[in-house]
Amino acid sequence: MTDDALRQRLLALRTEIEAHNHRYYVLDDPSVSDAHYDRLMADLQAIEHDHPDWVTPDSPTQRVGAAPAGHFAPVRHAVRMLSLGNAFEDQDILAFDERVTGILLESGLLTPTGQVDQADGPQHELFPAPGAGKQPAHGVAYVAEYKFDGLAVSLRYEQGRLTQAATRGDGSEGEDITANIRTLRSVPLRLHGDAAPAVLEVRGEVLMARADFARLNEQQLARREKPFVNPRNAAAGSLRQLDPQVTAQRPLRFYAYGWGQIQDAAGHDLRPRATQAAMLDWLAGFGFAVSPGRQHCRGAAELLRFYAAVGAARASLPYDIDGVVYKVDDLRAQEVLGFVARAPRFAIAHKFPAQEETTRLLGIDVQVGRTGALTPVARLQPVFVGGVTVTNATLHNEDEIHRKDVRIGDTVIVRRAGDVIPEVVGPVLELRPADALPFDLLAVCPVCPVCGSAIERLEGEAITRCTGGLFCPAQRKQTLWHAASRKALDIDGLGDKLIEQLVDGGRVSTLADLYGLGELELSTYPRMGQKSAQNLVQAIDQSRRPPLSRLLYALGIRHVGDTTARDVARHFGSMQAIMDASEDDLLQVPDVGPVVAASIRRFFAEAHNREVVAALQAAGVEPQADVAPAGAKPLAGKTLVLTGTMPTLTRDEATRRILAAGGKVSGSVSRKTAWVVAGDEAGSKLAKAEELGVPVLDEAGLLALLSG
Ligand code: 5U1
Repeated sequence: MTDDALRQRLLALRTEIEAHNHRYYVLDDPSVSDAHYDRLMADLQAIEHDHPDWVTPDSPTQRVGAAPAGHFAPVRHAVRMLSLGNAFEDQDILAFDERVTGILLESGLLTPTGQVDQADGPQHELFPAPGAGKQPAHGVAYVAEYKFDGLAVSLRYEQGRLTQAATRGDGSEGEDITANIRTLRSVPLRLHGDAAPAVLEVRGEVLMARADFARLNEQQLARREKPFVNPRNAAAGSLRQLDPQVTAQRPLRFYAYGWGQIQDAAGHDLRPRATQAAMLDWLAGFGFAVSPGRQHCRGAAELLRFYAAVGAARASLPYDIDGVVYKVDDLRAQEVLGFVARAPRFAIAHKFPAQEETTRLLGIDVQVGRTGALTPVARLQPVFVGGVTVTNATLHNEDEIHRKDVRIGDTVIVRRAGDVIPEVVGPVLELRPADALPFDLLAVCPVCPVCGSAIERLEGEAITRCTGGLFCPAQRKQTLWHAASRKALDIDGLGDKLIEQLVDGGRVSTLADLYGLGELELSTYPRMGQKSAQNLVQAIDQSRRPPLSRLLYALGIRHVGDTTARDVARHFGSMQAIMDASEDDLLQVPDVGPVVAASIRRFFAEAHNREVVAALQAAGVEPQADVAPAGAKPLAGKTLVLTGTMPTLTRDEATRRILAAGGKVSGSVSRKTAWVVAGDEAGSKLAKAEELGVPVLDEAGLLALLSG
């Protein structure tokens, strides 16, 4: 090849590689395999190796170019990096909208009838006019966006090339993180297209997606390094690496939501588009990922609707957001509104209730669970988080406490997202007092704290357990509570307080004892009126003919969830047959492996467990064979695997419908799986399906199958 041709090839390779980076990291829509991408990169490296004078800083091979730095140099922002005013209440948003409307009316940019003042010749509508086939005006036009929980950065491009990247710092001066930012493949080293202004500063957020964060933490643990407490800390830690090689290994993304200086070649400031939304589209044209989930809203009511909708969808987004941002769309109006202190008056952040807060860890109590697991529970200085006041949070197990290095007396980060149990994420090490006390389970609980039985920790298990079994009142209570739950015997009205009183008073020891409870007796318990007692006795009575699978599940055998219970019940058909089954017999049940088989065997080898079953029989509890419902069975003989969140069906509902259609639901993908049904944030099961060539369906596909 001639040098000219080789040079053409080099330029073509760079363009092609950057296009693949854009598809993969910005559009989330890769079009070639990793192997193909690697081959292009190797070809480019080979040419640059033979022609070192052809290497330029914007070559995709030069993303990780710089040597480790000694420090981050200060950078003065050409245009201040602003922060946003925060609002938490709807009232604050109504006041914001009123303020904006008032100022814009006063400025003459809006007229009281809601029409744009045409004198300035606007290209768009700020406050749409009624009539002419349009809806009547509802208010000022805003753009609403997600507020990412990441780190604000500013990227400076000169003549289309990335020349500097800086943190926000105090808004006037940040730190130079160019070498690290260059390693992010969602950041173009050279602006796409040929319409780039002489100077362009793009502002936005660097963040780590939740799935990437989970994978990174798995790697940290595998390397015996400390995991990060949350995606934001992981992103911050990754950007503050002095060695860009380390940052290059971290899965960071950049989303643009604003801009700083924009100038033409003569040094004149430019305003290339007239609205916020059009500016973001303009930035997207240069190769940036821009704020997804953007929406035009008119007036405060629509802003609040957006807030509610995003709040409801928040948990299923691939990344953390801590609120939404509202910006007046029209840039002239933004200018008129101006700034107060460091925040613009044209925008506001509407924050969600914090899902994470810090508080003091006052002590660690130990609770005993249904299977005897000793669970350390954090006793906290009360803190308002995720919309409720939290005083206790789970610490999972002793290993977890040591792994997170949580000590009594620490200031800790507490997380409560949605309905999940609050958990201690980790300590704030900078605030650790000198007398913070490490936790030692054996010192606190040499025996079971409830029944005094010996405790044991089996080889390879993270959990220490009480060996007391149903002798232990804590295990008894939890077992009863489990047995009464919806998926088990569904005994309405048997709450944890009543169970506590029944067990502590020695009235109920096992599930069978429930069937001896009478109305009169129950009505003597606190907060049990005659009507509640009557309803409870009726609910207990109604549970006397449960499907066998539910009774099996109600017994609370370790590793036997409701799906396994159903498989086992269908296979054996009677409780006696299950109790008599050997491990080998149990292994004949599809999806039952050695752990489950051994657990069922162990359970029925215990005389007291067989006695409970006999007592249930004596009390008139007669399990019914599980029969698949009559009618069409379009999924007969098929095993499906569910992963991710479906738009409308819950996991339970999808499972119920598949079973009703004669199919089975398994927890793991194998070559025998007929279909994998994948919703949002599908995980490794989807990858496994793709690897094994198992067909993948979405919810609509599943519904089509179900309807035959
Ligand atoms: N989505 C979004 N986040 N965010 C943060 N937009 C946005 N705009 C900001 C900030 C600090 O500031 C500009 C309004 C100046």
